[in-house]
Amino acid sequence: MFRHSPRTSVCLFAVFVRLMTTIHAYTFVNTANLEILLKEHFNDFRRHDINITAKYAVRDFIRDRFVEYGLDVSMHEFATRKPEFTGSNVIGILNGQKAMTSDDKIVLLGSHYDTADTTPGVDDNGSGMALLLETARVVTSHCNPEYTIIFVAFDYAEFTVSWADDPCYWNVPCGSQRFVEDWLVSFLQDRDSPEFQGAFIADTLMNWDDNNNTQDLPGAFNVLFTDTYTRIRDNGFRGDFLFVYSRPEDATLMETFASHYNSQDGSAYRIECLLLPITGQPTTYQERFYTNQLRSDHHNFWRNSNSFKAVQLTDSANFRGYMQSCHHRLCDDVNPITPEIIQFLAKTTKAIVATLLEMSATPSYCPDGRGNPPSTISLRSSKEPTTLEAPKQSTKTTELQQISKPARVTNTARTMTFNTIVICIHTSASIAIYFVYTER
Ligand SMILES: *[C@@H]1O[C@H](CO)[C@@H](O)[C@H](O)[C@H]1NC(C)=O
Ligand SMILES: *[C@@H]1O[C@H](CO)[C@@H](O)[C@H](O)[C@H]1NC(C)=O
Ligand SMILES: CC(=O)N[C@H]1CO[C@H](CO)[C@@H](O)[C@@H]1O
Repeated sequence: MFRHSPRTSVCLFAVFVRLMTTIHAYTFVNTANLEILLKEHFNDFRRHDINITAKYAVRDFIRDRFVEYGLDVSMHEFATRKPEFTGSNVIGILNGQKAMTSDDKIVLLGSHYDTADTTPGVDDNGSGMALLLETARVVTSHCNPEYTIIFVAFDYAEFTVSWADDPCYWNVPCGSQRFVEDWLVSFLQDRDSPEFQGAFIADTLMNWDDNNNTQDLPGAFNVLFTDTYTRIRDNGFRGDFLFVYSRPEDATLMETFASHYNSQDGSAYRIECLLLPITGQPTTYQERFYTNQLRSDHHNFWRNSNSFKAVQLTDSANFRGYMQSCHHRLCDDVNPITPEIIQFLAKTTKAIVATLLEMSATPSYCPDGRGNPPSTISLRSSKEPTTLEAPKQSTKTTELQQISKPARVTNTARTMTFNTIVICIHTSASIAIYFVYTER
Protein backbone atom coordinates (compact mmCIF):
# COMPACT_ATOMS: atom_id res chain seq x y z
CA MET A 1 0.00 0.00 0.00
CA PHE A 2 1.47 3.30 -1.02
CA ARG A 3 1.50 5.99 1.64
CA HIS A 4 2.11 9.57 0.90
CA SER A 5 3.71 11.09 3.97
CA PRO A 6 3.84 14.85 4.46
CA ARG A 7 6.41 16.36 2.18
CA THR A 8 9.69 16.69 3.95
CA SER A 9 12.47 16.95 1.52
CA VAL A 10 16.19 16.81 1.61
CA CYS A 11 17.64 18.46 -1.42
CA LEU A 12 21.12 17.88 -2.58
CA PHE A 13 22.54 20.47 -4.86
CA ALA A 14 25.09 19.53 -7.39
CA VAL A 15 26.46 22.05 -9.76
CA PHE A 16 28.07 20.73 -12.87
CA VAL A 17 30.09 23.34 -14.63
CA ARG A 18 30.92 22.30 -18.12
CA LEU A 19 32.66 25.21 -19.68
CA MET A 20 34.04 25.08 -23.18
CA THR A 21 33.14 21.45 -23.65
CA THR A 22 33.46 20.52 -27.26
CA ILE A 23 30.33 18.93 -28.65
CA HIS A 24 30.28 17.15 -31.94
CA ALA A 25 28.40 18.28 -34.97
CA TYR A 26 25.05 16.89 -33.94
CA THR A 27 23.49 19.83 -35.71
CA PHE A 28 24.09 17.55 -38.69
CA VAL A 29 20.74 15.92 -37.93
CA ASN A 30 18.52 16.65 -40.93
CA THR A 31 14.92 17.44 -40.02
CA ALA A 32 13.81 16.81 -43.62
CA ASN A 33 15.03 13.22 -43.27
CA LEU A 34 12.93 12.73 -40.17
CA GLU A 35 9.85 13.94 -42.00
CA ILE A 36 10.51 11.74 -45.04
CA LEU A 37 11.06 8.68 -42.87
CA LEU A 38 7.79 9.28 -41.05
CA LYS A 39 5.70 10.07 -44.08
CA GLU A 40 7.13 7.57 -46.54
CA HIS A 41 8.33 4.62 -44.51
CA PHE A 42 6.64 4.46 -41.12
CA ASN A 43 3.14 5.46 -42.12
CA ASP A 44 1.38 2.14 -42.51
CA PHE A 45 0.54 -1.05 -40.62
CA ARG A 46 3.67 -3.00 -39.76
CA ARG A 47 1.98 -5.98 -38.37
CA HIS A 48 2.18 -9.79 -38.69
CA ASP A 49 -1.58 -10.38 -38.61
CA ILE A 50 -2.60 -7.40 -40.78
CA ASN A 51 -0.02 -7.20 -43.54
CA ILE A 52 3.10 -9.22 -42.97
CA THR A 53 4.48 -8.16 -46.36
CA ALA A 54 4.46 -4.55 -45.25
CA LYS A 55 6.19 -5.45 -42.01
CA TYR A 56 8.90 -7.39 -43.81
CA ALA A 57 9.37 -4.48 -46.21
CA VAL A 58 9.99 -2.14 -43.29
CA ARG A 59 12.34 -4.64 -41.64
CA ASP A 60 14.35 -4.91 -44.88
CA PHE A 61 14.36 -1.14 -45.27
CA ILE A 62 15.89 -0.79 -41.79
CA ARG A 63 18.43 -3.54 -42.51
CA ASP A 64 19.42 -1.92 -45.81
CA ARG A 65 19.98 1.44 -44.15
CA PHE A 66 22.14 -0.20 -41.46
CA VAL A 67 24.20 -1.93 -44.16
CA GLU A 68 24.55 1.31 -46.06
CA TYR A 69 25.79 3.17 -42.98
CA GLY A 70 28.55 0.62 -42.61
CA LEU A 71 27.20 -1.11 -39.50
CA ASP A 72 27.84 -4.80 -38.84
CA VAL A 73 24.31 -6.07 -39.40
CA SER A 74 22.63 -9.20 -38.16
CA MET A 75 19.04 -10.35 -38.02
CA HIS A 76 18.18 -11.83 -34.66
CA GLU A 77 15.40 -14.29 -35.38
CA PHE A 78 13.36 -15.74 -32.56
CA ALA A 79 10.39 -18.02 -32.09
CA THR A 80 7.22 -16.67 -30.54
CA ARG A 81 4.33 -18.44 -28.80
CA LYS A 82 2.81 -18.83 -32.25
CA PRO A 83 4.88 -21.20 -34.35
CA GLU A 84 3.69 -19.51 -37.54
CA PHE A 85 5.16 -16.16 -36.55
CA THR A 86 8.93 -15.81 -36.29
CA GLY A 87 10.19 -12.48 -35.01
CA SER A 88 13.23 -10.61 -36.24
CA ASN A 89 15.13 -7.90 -34.44
CA VAL A 90 17.39 -5.92 -36.75
CA ILE A 91 20.78 -5.26 -35.15
CA GLY A 92 23.49 -2.89 -36.40
CA ILE A 93 26.81 -2.70 -34.58
CA LEU A 94 29.32 0.12 -34.82
CA ASN A 95 32.43 -1.50 -33.38
CA GLY A 96 34.57 0.80 -31.26
CA GLN A 97 38.37 0.69 -31.08
CA LYS A 98 38.00 -1.27 -27.84
CA ALA A 99 35.59 -3.82 -29.37
CA MET A 100 36.12 -7.44 -28.30
CA THR A 101 38.00 -6.44 -25.16
CA SER A 102 36.83 -6.11 -21.58
CA ASP A 103 37.70 -2.39 -21.83
CA ASP A 104 34.80 -1.79 -24.19
CA LYS A 105 31.85 0.17 -22.76
CA ILE A 106 28.88 -0.63 -24.94
CA VAL A 107 25.96 1.75 -25.37
CA LEU A 108 22.70 0.91 -27.15
CA LEU A 109 19.89 2.75 -28.93
CA GLY A 110 16.71 0.77 -29.55
CA SER A 111 13.20 1.29 -30.88
CA HIS A 112 10.38 -0.96 -32.03
CA TYR A 113 9.33 -1.13 -35.67
CA ASP A 114 6.10 -3.10 -35.44
CA THR A 115 2.72 -1.50 -34.80
CA ALA A 116 -0.40 -2.48 -32.95
CA ASP A 117 -3.07 -4.18 -35.09
CA THR A 118 -5.26 -1.12 -35.21
CA THR A 119 -2.98 1.67 -36.35
CA PRO A 120 -0.56 2.95 -39.01
CA GLY A 121 1.62 3.87 -36.01
CA VAL A 122 3.26 7.08 -37.15
CA ASP A 123 3.88 8.35 -33.63
CA ASP A 124 3.77 4.80 -32.18
CA ASN A 125 6.35 4.00 -33.08
CA GLY A 126 7.38 5.41 -36.42
CA SER A 127 8.77 8.39 -34.55
CA GLY A 128 11.22 6.25 -32.58
CA MET A 129 12.31 4.51 -35.78
CA ALA A 130 12.87 7.81 -37.60
CA LEU A 131 15.03 8.93 -34.69
CA LEU A 132 16.92 5.63 -34.70
CA LEU A 133 17.72 5.68 -38.42
CA GLU A 134 18.69 9.34 -38.55
CA THR A 135 20.88 8.89 -35.47
CA ALA A 136 22.60 5.87 -37.05
CA ARG A 137 23.25 7.90 -40.21
CA VAL A 138 24.78 10.84 -38.33
CA VAL A 139 26.79 8.81 -35.81
CA THR A 140 28.34 6.59 -38.49
CA SER A 141 29.49 9.65 -40.42
CA HIS A 142 31.67 10.67 -37.47
CA CYS A 143 35.08 9.34 -36.45
CA ASN A 144 35.33 5.76 -35.31
CA PRO A 145 34.33 5.66 -31.64
CA GLU A 146 36.38 4.30 -28.78
CA TYR A 147 33.46 2.21 -27.54
CA THR A 148 30.93 0.09 -29.40
CA ILE A 149 27.44 1.36 -30.20
CA ILE A 150 24.57 -1.06 -30.89
CA PHE A 151 21.52 0.08 -32.86
CA VAL A 152 18.53 -2.23 -32.68
CA ALA A 153 15.05 -2.20 -34.18
CA PHE A 154 12.82 -4.49 -32.13
CA ASP A 155 10.05 -6.64 -33.49
CA TYR A 156 6.93 -7.65 -31.54
CA ALA A 157 6.75 -4.83 -29.05
CA GLU A 158 3.01 -4.52 -29.44
CA PHE A 159 0.40 -6.89 -28.09
CA THR A 160 -2.75 -8.28 -29.56
CA VAL A 161 -5.96 -7.47 -27.77
CA SER A 162 -6.86 -11.13 -27.55
CA TRP A 163 -4.39 -13.01 -25.40
CA ALA A 164 -5.07 -16.27 -27.19
CA ASP A 165 -3.85 -14.78 -30.47
CA ASP A 166 -0.83 -12.99 -29.12
CA PRO A 167 2.61 -14.17 -30.22
CA CYS A 168 4.08 -12.69 -27.01
CA TYR A 169 3.50 -13.52 -23.37
CA TRP A 170 1.16 -11.19 -21.62
CA ASN A 171 2.50 -7.71 -20.95
CA VAL A 172 6.02 -8.42 -22.16
CA PRO A 173 7.16 -6.98 -25.51
CA CYS A 174 8.78 -10.20 -26.70
CA GLY A 175 11.17 -8.78 -29.33
CA SER A 176 13.26 -6.89 -26.80
CA GLN A 177 12.80 -9.66 -24.24
CA ARG A 178 14.34 -12.24 -26.58
CA PHE A 179 17.01 -9.72 -27.60
CA VAL A 180 18.13 -9.11 -24.02
CA GLU A 181 17.88 -12.70 -22.80
CA ASP A 182 19.12 -14.58 -25.85
CA TRP A 183 21.28 -12.16 -27.78
CA LEU A 184 22.72 -9.45 -25.52
CA VAL A 185 23.77 -11.69 -22.64
CA SER A 186 25.77 -14.06 -24.85
CA PHE A 187 27.05 -11.20 -27.01
CA LEU A 188 28.64 -9.66 -23.91
CA GLN A 189 30.08 -13.02 -22.83
CA ASP A 190 31.55 -13.62 -26.28
CA ARG A 191 33.20 -10.22 -26.19
CA ASP A 192 35.13 -10.74 -22.97
CA SER A 193 32.40 -9.28 -20.74
CA PRO A 194 32.76 -5.58 -21.42
CA GLU A 195 30.79 -3.00 -19.50
CA PHE A 196 27.25 -2.36 -20.76
CA GLN A 197 26.68 1.35 -20.18
CA GLY A 198 23.01 1.11 -20.97
CA ALA A 199 20.18 1.37 -23.47
CA PHE A 200 18.21 4.35 -24.70
CA ILE A 201 14.74 3.29 -25.83
CA ALA A 202 12.88 5.63 -28.15
CA ASP A 203 9.17 4.88 -28.15
CA THR A 204 6.37 7.18 -29.27
CA LEU A 205 8.08 10.52 -28.97
CA MET A 206 7.05 13.04 -31.61
CA ASN A 207 3.80 14.39 -30.22
CA TRP A 208 4.16 17.94 -28.91
CA ASP A 209 1.27 20.18 -27.99
CA ASP A 210 1.62 23.53 -26.27
CA ASN A 211 -2.09 24.10 -25.82
CA ASN A 212 -3.31 24.12 -22.24
CA ASN A 213 -4.86 20.93 -20.88
CA THR A 214 -3.33 18.61 -23.46
CA GLN A 215 -1.29 16.55 -21.00
CA ASP A 216 -3.13 13.95 -19.00
CA LEU A 217 -1.37 12.53 -15.95
CA PRO A 218 -3.31 9.45 -15.01
CA GLY A 219 -3.91 7.54 -11.84
CA ALA A 220 -1.85 8.45 -8.83
CA PHE A 221 0.68 10.51 -10.78
CA ASN A 222 0.17 13.53 -8.55
CA VAL A 223 0.94 11.44 -5.49
CA LEU A 224 3.80 9.43 -6.95
CA PHE A 225 5.57 12.30 -8.69
CA THR A 226 4.34 15.37 -6.86
CA ASP A 227 7.01 17.78 -8.04
CA THR A 228 6.76 16.83 -11.71
CA TYR A 229 2.99 17.00 -11.41
CA THR A 230 3.13 20.47 -9.86
CA ARG A 231 5.47 21.75 -12.55
CA ILE A 232 3.25 20.43 -15.36
CA ARG A 233 0.11 21.75 -13.64
CA ASP A 234 1.66 25.20 -13.21
CA ASN A 235 2.47 25.11 -16.92
CA GLY A 236 -1.24 24.69 -17.72
CA PHE A 237 -1.00 20.90 -18.34
CA ARG A 238 0.65 21.50 -21.68
CA GLY A 239 2.05 18.52 -23.55
CA ASP A 240 5.16 20.43 -24.58
CA PHE A 241 7.90 18.20 -23.15
CA LEU A 242 9.73 14.91 -23.55
CA PHE A 243 9.52 12.37 -20.72
CA VAL A 244 12.57 10.34 -19.68
CA TYR A 245 11.78 7.34 -17.48
CA SER A 246 14.60 5.89 -15.42
CA ARG A 247 15.63 4.33 -12.13
CA PRO A 248 18.27 5.89 -9.85
CA GLU A 249 20.87 3.47 -11.23
CA ASP A 250 20.20 4.76 -14.77
CA ALA A 251 20.92 8.34 -13.70
CA THR A 252 24.09 8.64 -15.79
CA LEU A 253 22.14 7.88 -18.96
CA MET A 254 19.40 10.30 -18.00
CA GLU A 255 21.75 13.11 -16.95
CA THR A 256 23.97 12.81 -20.02
CA PHE A 257 20.94 12.91 -22.29
CA ALA A 258 19.31 15.76 -20.36
CA SER A 259 22.44 17.89 -20.47
CA HIS A 260 22.64 17.51 -24.26
CA TYR A 261 18.92 18.20 -24.58
CA ASN A 262 19.05 21.32 -22.44
CA SER A 263 22.19 22.70 -24.06
CA GLN A 264 20.34 23.07 -27.36
CA ASP A 265 18.21 25.95 -28.51
CA GLY A 266 14.44 25.62 -28.52
CA SER A 267 13.14 26.27 -25.01
CA ALA A 268 9.59 25.59 -26.26
CA TYR A 269 10.57 21.93 -26.13
CA ARG A 270 11.19 20.89 -22.54
CA ILE A 271 12.27 17.72 -20.82
CA GLU A 272 10.85 16.07 -17.72
CA CYS A 273 13.00 13.42 -16.10
CA LEU A 274 10.98 10.95 -14.10
CA LEU A 275 12.96 8.93 -11.61
CA LEU A 276 11.08 5.80 -10.57
CA PRO A 277 11.81 4.50 -7.07
CA ILE A 278 12.82 1.10 -8.41
CA THR A 279 16.09 -0.66 -7.66
CA GLY A 280 17.25 -3.44 -9.95
CA GLN A 281 14.53 -5.69 -11.30
CA PRO A 282 11.04 -4.24 -10.77
CA THR A 283 8.96 -6.34 -8.38
CA THR A 284 5.57 -7.65 -9.50
CA TYR A 285 4.04 -5.02 -7.28
CA GLN A 286 6.06 -2.24 -8.93
CA GLU A 287 5.19 -3.60 -12.37
CA ARG A 288 1.53 -3.10 -11.53
CA PHE A 289 2.07 0.22 -9.88
CA TYR A 290 4.14 1.84 -12.61
CA THR A 291 2.49 0.22 -15.65
CA ASN A 292 2.48 3.44 -17.66
CA GLN A 293 6.20 3.93 -17.14
CA LEU A 294 7.10 0.27 -17.69
CA ARG A 295 5.29 -0.69 -20.86
CA SER A 296 8.09 -0.27 -23.38
CA ASP A 297 11.26 -2.14 -24.30
CA HIS A 298 13.39 -0.63 -21.50
CA HIS A 299 11.42 -2.81 -19.09
CA ASN A 300 13.03 -5.93 -20.56
CA PHE A 301 16.50 -4.56 -19.81
CA TRP A 302 15.49 -3.84 -16.21
CA ARG A 303 13.69 -7.13 -15.62
CA ASN A 304 16.59 -9.27 -16.88
CA SER A 305 18.57 -10.93 -14.08
CA ASN A 306 21.49 -8.64 -15.01
CA SER A 307 19.12 -5.70 -14.59
CA PHE A 308 20.79 -3.76 -17.38
CA LYS A 309 20.67 0.01 -17.34
CA ALA A 310 18.08 1.57 -19.66
CA VAL A 311 15.88 4.63 -19.99
CA GLN A 312 12.79 5.31 -22.09
CA LEU A 313 12.26 8.53 -24.04
CA THR A 314 8.59 9.17 -24.80
CA ASP A 315 5.87 11.76 -25.31
CA SER A 316 3.66 9.65 -22.97
CA ALA A 317 1.65 8.22 -25.92
CA ASN A 318 -2.05 8.00 -25.10
CA PHE A 319 -1.82 10.66 -22.39
CA ARG A 320 -1.23 13.62 -24.67
CA GLY A 321 -3.19 15.67 -27.21
CA TYR A 322 -4.51 13.88 -30.27
CA MET A 323 -2.96 10.59 -29.17
CA GLN A 324 -5.50 10.44 -26.33
CA SER A 325 -8.00 9.45 -28.99
CA CYS A 326 -5.60 8.16 -31.69
CA HIS A 327 -3.29 5.80 -29.76
CA HIS A 328 -3.47 2.41 -31.47
CA ARG A 329 -6.09 3.81 -33.84
CA LEU A 330 -6.20 4.73 -37.50
CA CYS A 331 -5.68 8.42 -36.81
CA ASP A 332 -2.13 7.84 -35.49
CA ASP A 333 -1.16 8.75 -39.04
CA VAL A 334 0.73 11.50 -40.87
CA ASN A 335 -1.99 14.15 -40.57
CA PRO A 336 -1.02 15.52 -37.13
CA ILE A 337 2.57 16.14 -38.27
CA THR A 338 3.36 19.86 -38.00
CA PRO A 339 6.67 21.72 -38.34
CA GLU A 340 6.71 22.00 -34.52
CA ILE A 341 6.33 18.25 -34.15
CA ILE A 342 9.26 17.68 -36.51
CA GLN A 343 11.35 20.22 -34.58
CA PHE A 344 10.50 18.47 -31.33
CA LEU A 345 11.61 15.12 -32.79
CA ALA A 346 14.72 16.77 -34.22
CA LYS A 347 15.73 18.19 -30.86
CA THR A 348 15.45 14.74 -29.28
CA THR A 349 17.42 13.20 -32.16
CA LYS A 350 20.21 15.77 -31.82
CA ALA A 351 20.40 15.15 -28.09
CA ILE A 352 20.62 11.37 -28.59
CA VAL A 353 23.33 11.80 -31.25
CA ALA A 354 25.39 14.00 -28.91
CA THR A 355 24.78 11.54 -26.05
CA LEU A 356 25.95 8.52 -28.06
CA LEU A 357 29.01 10.40 -29.31
CA GLU A 358 29.93 11.32 -25.74
CA MET A 359 29.26 7.91 -24.21
CA SER A 360 31.13 6.09 -26.98
CA ALA A 361 34.05 8.55 -26.63
CA THR A 362 33.99 9.39 -30.31
CA PRO A 363 37.03 11.59 -30.92
CA SER A 364 36.27 15.21 -31.78
CA TYR A 365 38.82 15.44 -34.48
CA CYS A 366 39.59 12.81 -37.06
CA PRO A 367 41.66 14.31 -39.85
CA ASP A 368 41.24 11.12 -41.86
CA GLY A 369 37.49 11.37 -41.93
CA ARG A 370 35.40 8.64 -40.36
CA GLY A 371 38.30 6.52 -39.20
CA ASN A 372 38.79 2.88 -40.02
CA PRO A 373 36.64 0.45 -38.11
CA PRO A 374 38.48 -2.82 -37.53
CA SER A 375 37.23 -4.88 -40.46
CA THR A 376 38.40 -8.21 -39.08
CA ILE A 377 35.87 -8.30 -36.28
CA SER A 378 33.22 -10.93 -36.81
CA LEU A 379 29.68 -10.47 -35.61
CA ARG A 380 29.55 -13.26 -33.10
CA SER A 381 31.94 -16.07 -32.44
CA SER A 382 29.33 -18.53 -31.23
CA LYS A 383 26.87 -18.20 -34.07
CA GLU A 384 26.90 -18.15 -37.82
CA PRO A 385 26.79 -14.53 -38.93
CA THR A 386 23.69 -13.89 -41.01
CA THR A 387 24.44 -13.61 -44.67
CA LEU A 388 22.83 -10.55 -46.09
CA GLU A 389 21.65 -9.87 -49.54
CA ALA A 390 22.93 -6.75 -51.17
CA PRO A 391 20.76 -3.78 -50.28
CA LYS A 392 17.81 -3.69 -52.62
CA GLN A 393 17.33 -0.79 -54.94
CA SER A 394 14.55 1.26 -53.47
CA THR A 395 11.83 2.73 -55.56
CA LYS A 396 12.04 5.89 -53.54
CA THR A 397 15.46 6.70 -54.87
CA THR A 398 15.35 10.46 -54.84
CA GLU A 399 14.14 10.66 -51.29
CA LEU A 400 16.51 8.01 -50.18
CA GLN A 401 19.51 9.76 -51.60
CA GLN A 402 18.68 12.58 -49.30
CA ILE A 403 18.32 10.27 -46.38
CA SER A 404 21.22 8.03 -46.94
CA LYS A 405 24.14 9.99 -48.26
CA PRO A 406 26.59 10.00 -45.36
CA ALA A 407 28.44 13.25 -45.75
CA ARG A 408 31.74 14.16 -44.18
CA VAL A 409 31.37 15.94 -40.93
CA THR A 410 33.23 19.01 -39.98
CA ASN A 411 33.45 19.20 -36.24
CA THR A 412 32.06 22.28 -34.65
CA ALA A 413 32.77 23.30 -31.12
CA ARG A 414 29.99 24.64 -28.97
CA THR A 415 30.07 26.01 -25.50
CA MET A 416 27.72 24.36 -23.10
CA THR A 417 25.96 26.20 -20.34
CA PHE A 418 25.90 25.59 -16.61
CA ASN A 419 23.71 22.80 -15.43
CA THR A 420 22.50 22.80 -11.90
CA ILE A 421 21.04 19.53 -10.80
CA VAL A 422 18.87 19.51 -7.72
CA ILE A 423 18.13 16.09 -6.33
CA CYS A 424 15.31 15.93 -3.79
CA ILE A 425 14.76 12.86 -1.68
CA HIS A 426 11.35 12.89 -0.03
CA THR A 427 10.39 10.96 3.03
CA SER A 428 7.78 9.26 0.87
CA ALA A 429 10.78 7.53 -0.69
CA SER A 430 10.29 9.29 -3.98
CA ILE A 431 13.20 11.08 -5.53
CA ALA A 432 13.01 13.99 -7.91
CA ILE A 433 15.70 15.55 -10.00
CA TYR A 434 15.43 19.01 -11.47
CA PHE A 435 17.57 20.32 -14.22
CA VAL A 436 18.00 24.03 -14.04
CA TYR A 437 19.70 25.48 -17.02
CA THR A 438 20.38 28.72 -18.72
CA GLU A 439 20.21 29.22 -22.43
CA ARG A 440 23.20 31.03 -23.74
C1 LIG B 1 0.49 -4.94 -47.86
O1 LIG B 1 1.68 -4.19 -47.93
C2 LIG B 1 2.23 -4.16 -49.23
C3 LIG B 1 3.60 -3.51 -49.13
O2 LIG B 1 3.55 -2.30 -48.44
C4 LIG B 1 1.28 -3.44 -50.15
O3 LIG B 1 1.81 -3.39 -51.46
C5 LIG B 1 -0.06 -4.17 -50.15
O4 LIG B 1 -1.00 -3.45 -50.90
C6 LIG B 1 -0.58 -4.35 -48.74
N1 LIG B 1 -1.73 -5.22 -48.75
C7 LIG B 1 -2.87 -4.89 -48.20
C8 LIG B 1 -3.94 -5.92 -48.26
O5 LIG B 1 -3.06 -3.80 -47.65
C1 LIG C 1 -2.75 28.30 -19.76
O1 LIG C 1 -2.34 27.94 -18.45
C2 LIG C 1 -1.54 28.90 -17.81
C3 LIG C 1 -1.05 28.32 -16.50
O2 LIG C 1 -2.10 27.78 -15.76
C4 LIG C 1 -2.33 30.16 -17.62
O3 LIG C 1 -1.52 31.14 -17.01
C5 LIG C 1 -2.80 30.65 -18.98
O4 LIG C 1 -3.63 31.78 -18.81
C6 LIG C 1 -3.55 29.57 -19.72
N1 LIG C 1 -3.80 30.01 -21.07
C7 LIG C 1 -5.00 29.90 -21.64
C8 LIG C 1 -5.09 30.39 -23.05
O5 LIG C 1 -5.94 29.42 -21.07
C1 LIG D 1 5.17 4.98 -24.92
C2 LIG D 1 4.24 3.92 -25.31
O1 LIG D 1 3.35 3.65 -24.59
N1 LIG D 1 4.44 3.33 -26.47
C3 LIG D 1 3.64 2.56 -27.29
C4 LIG D 1 4.58 1.78 -28.16
O2 LIG D 1 4.87 0.53 -27.66
C5 LIG D 1 4.45 0.18 -26.36
C6 LIG D 1 4.89 -1.20 -26.05
O3 LIG D 1 4.31 -2.12 -26.91
C7 LIG D 1 2.95 0.32 -26.37
O4 LIG D 1 2.36 -0.12 -25.17
C8 LIG D 1 2.58 1.74 -26.61
O5 LIG D 1 1.46 1.74 -27.32
